[in-house]
Amino acid sequence: MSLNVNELRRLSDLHPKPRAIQFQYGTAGFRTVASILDSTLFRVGVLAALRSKRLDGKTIGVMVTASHNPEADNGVKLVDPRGEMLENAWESHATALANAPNTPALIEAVEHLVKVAKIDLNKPSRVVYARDTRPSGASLVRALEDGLKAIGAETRDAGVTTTPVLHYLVRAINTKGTKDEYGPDSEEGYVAKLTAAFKKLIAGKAAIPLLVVDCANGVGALALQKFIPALGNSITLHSVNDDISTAGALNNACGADFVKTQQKLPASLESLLHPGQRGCSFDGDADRLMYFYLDERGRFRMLDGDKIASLVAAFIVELVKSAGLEDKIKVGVVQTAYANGASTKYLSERLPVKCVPTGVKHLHHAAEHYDVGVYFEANGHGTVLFSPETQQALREHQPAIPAQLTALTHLLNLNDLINQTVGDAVSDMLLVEVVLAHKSYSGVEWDSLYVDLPNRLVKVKVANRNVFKTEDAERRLISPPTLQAKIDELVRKYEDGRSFVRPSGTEDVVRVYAEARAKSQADDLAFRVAGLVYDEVGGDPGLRPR
Ligand code: G16
Repeated sequence: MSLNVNELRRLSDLHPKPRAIQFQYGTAGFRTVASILDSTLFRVGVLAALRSKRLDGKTIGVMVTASHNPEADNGVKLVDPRGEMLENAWESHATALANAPNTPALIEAVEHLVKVAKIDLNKPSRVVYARDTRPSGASLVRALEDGLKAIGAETRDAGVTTTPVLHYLVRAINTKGTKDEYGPDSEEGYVAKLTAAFKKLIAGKAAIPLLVVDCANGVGALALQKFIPALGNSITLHSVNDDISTAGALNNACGADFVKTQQKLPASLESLLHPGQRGCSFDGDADRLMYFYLDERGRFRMLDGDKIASLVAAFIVELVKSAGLEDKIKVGVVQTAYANGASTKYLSERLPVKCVPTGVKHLHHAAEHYDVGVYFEANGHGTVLFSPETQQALREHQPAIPAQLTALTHLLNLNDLINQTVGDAVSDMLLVEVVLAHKSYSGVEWDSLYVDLPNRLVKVKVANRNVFKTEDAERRLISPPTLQAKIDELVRKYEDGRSFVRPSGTEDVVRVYAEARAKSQADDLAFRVAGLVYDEVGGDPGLRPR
């Protein structure tokens, strides 16, 4: 079989690339304003179909979402057969296809890809796709479908659903009928799998206090509607910010990214939380989770991805020990440069901890090197991976005493509760609730594992973020050449000061993170470093951070 060039040409002509725009497959795929993404979606369809052929017809996933970004943005990312992010080498193929200036150039790029990637066009092609609730999603999916059609892929439309459900489906479809079967290949099957594991894990524990869940007015609200009846009276979830039909509501003054960056409670939750009560926020596609509670004086306290990692890792270590498996199963943690210095200190005193660049793909990959790898970005994006050998060890272990059996059963149920393909706000929320129930912790006890160093994250809008290049897991800049020395000099003036600068992979900005002993110092350091960044690359003085 050869490429159906006529069909590719006909369909590509319906989706011309906007001129003078360069697309880049970044931290989470392609992401930008939705209005310029039509050609990119078409080409991602072509690429996904070819990737499936390259992998002998294994199902590839495509998720149309811009997650935490504004409603007017959209994006698309590819999911590899085990539910993980697209292999690195193919990111540049994606970028090359997206940037072919016109149909003839696209056909040439596709022919080149078929050759260099040694794609056998006779192989079958299977792709499953989904989208979040963004208004631009439906038409972008039509462009994607045209791309899939151009290569003749068999397709499955998973509809409007969360990013983690799409990742789950990809793995479930590809493992169906094998010894690694991941679960039923449907959203109902996913809900049933997680719910059953949760109920087993909390059996016999004290009733869980009501949990307020901020759905960011996104697709997480639809997921919760399915979970709430399935969970029955095992936990009471009060879903808020679940308006998916009002224009402009998505991620607006609510959701996980708002909570993390503003370090405050969304106003829409103010009347719902009373002192002592905890709540949590999802992001726009429900793959991130932030917790919080109000202390006895009604002050907002944030429990971010670092706090989740610390809570969960400690719990798993305890269970492994109680099950009598501490010699066989080692738990490790993966973080990024954004991890609060206090969390890194707390965790490193107990476990191996690795720091990698931002982006779930980097964390996921590093976590696979541990027997149990716990990874969370400070922004609440993360999960826990049980290696295949660990899963086998759990299945084969013969407990010597009843207490070992109990701990072993909990570990096996956690293996089912956790969506191990990617960060999953619902699965992570249920995981946190299990740990809190087992430890009899309220937000206060959880929060007191360690005290966060005050920190501040700011964005700087620059003409070209690509001039910023980093090393050492994004903790140091190598370009522009003299900027890092200036940052170092500034940081030395602050007690417990730390700061780094990196280009965002999802927004057209440069991010500046700073932490220090006191909040005012962290703020001051962040803004002064942002000023250095701004001065280095120049721009409108009116926009200089201050
Ligand atoms: C995506 C990535 C995350 C990353 C975040 C921000 O999250 O999946 O790993 O932390 O973007 O990335 P950056 O700082 O490069 O803009 P999401 O939830 O938006 O898909």
